[in-house]
Amino acid sequence: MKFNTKAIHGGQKHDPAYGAVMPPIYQTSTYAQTTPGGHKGYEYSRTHNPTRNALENALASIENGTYGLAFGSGLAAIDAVIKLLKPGDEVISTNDLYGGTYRLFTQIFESFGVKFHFIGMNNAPNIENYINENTKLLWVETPTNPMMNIIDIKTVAAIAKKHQILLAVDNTFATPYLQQPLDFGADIVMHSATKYLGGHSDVVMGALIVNDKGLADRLYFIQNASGAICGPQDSFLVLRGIKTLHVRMQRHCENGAAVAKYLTTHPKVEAVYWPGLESHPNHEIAKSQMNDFGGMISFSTKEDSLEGAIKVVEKLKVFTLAESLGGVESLAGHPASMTHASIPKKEREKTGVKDSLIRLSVGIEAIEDLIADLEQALV
Ligand code: P1T
Repeated sequence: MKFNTKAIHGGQKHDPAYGAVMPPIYQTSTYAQTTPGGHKGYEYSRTHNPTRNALENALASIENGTYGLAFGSGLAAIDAVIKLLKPGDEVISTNDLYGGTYRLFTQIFESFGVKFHFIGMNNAPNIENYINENTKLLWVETPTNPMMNIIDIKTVAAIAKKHQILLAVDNTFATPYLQQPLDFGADIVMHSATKYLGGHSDVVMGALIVNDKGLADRLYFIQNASGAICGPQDSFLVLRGIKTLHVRMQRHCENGAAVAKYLTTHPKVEAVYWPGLESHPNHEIAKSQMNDFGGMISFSTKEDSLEGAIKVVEKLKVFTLAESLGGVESLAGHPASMTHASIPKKEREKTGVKDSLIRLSVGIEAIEDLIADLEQALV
């Protein structure tokens, strides 16, 4: 089945009760039993819920995976992955990553004895310098948030396999429309489904997708035992979002390309970070592992100051100044003070997240209105 068909039908069955084409929202915490243990496969909604299961099947299908798991947020999904580890274990992570992921790693899990190394993974062989017998997980964001670095998934997967380490890829920015990390050898795909999968900025959710049965069983155990699940209403919304993922992404990519090209020619713009630009240092890797380049763009202005960046984001009218990304509407963010404020200034500046950096989530509005909005904000 092709991706566009999978987005609509993947893993779905018409509801057995009345043939409902869309899965009903099973707004129930529990299920009647005729005798202790005598039930129809559902006991309690932390463990299983038919609406969440329909979504989890869809997630597995669009990522070319076998097992899907949905969580109450992207961070809850990441939390479940790190709970596969034990004190003394080590993780090697991209150094450019969502500030909340960095905060979870350093401010929660380090105190449980897990050690994190944050490194540049553009040069994949460099990863091997950090591997020792305690290394259990490689954590990769690609494209990275917010510098849009591209990590070569296939090469990193080969390193992980050679050393028998798990590779998890945060596929939030790309979505499975653009890249399917399991096909390149990743063990775990993670999503903030809050973003493109939901697609309408009306839900917070996370997801994991895996192929290996043993790994899936350990993650299902953690999902149930720790309990950071999502509710049936939110499951319904994300399932509905996935059905239009391919058409939305096509427009996000078209508008992203137009905005990136516009910014590169603007006299006030210093640098544009978008993997579709031939000048992007990882453009060739992006071309080899992504079907297109997405709608996330970061840029800095020549004024190169906090005040200059704030002036621009405050002037925008069609772009809304807000955290998050991946919705149909265009958003602008200031990573240093918003999404990446929890990374110490010295650390974030090492990866390029300076005070003058602005991040755009280019939506699917008319491109003329988006360019006109940037034009009036950049005067
Ligand atoms: O917000 P939540 O659903 O918990 O997802 C966390 C997360 C994980 N991974 C990536 C790549 C992300 O971008 C996020 C959330 N990011 C934002 C809210 C943001 O504006 O960047």
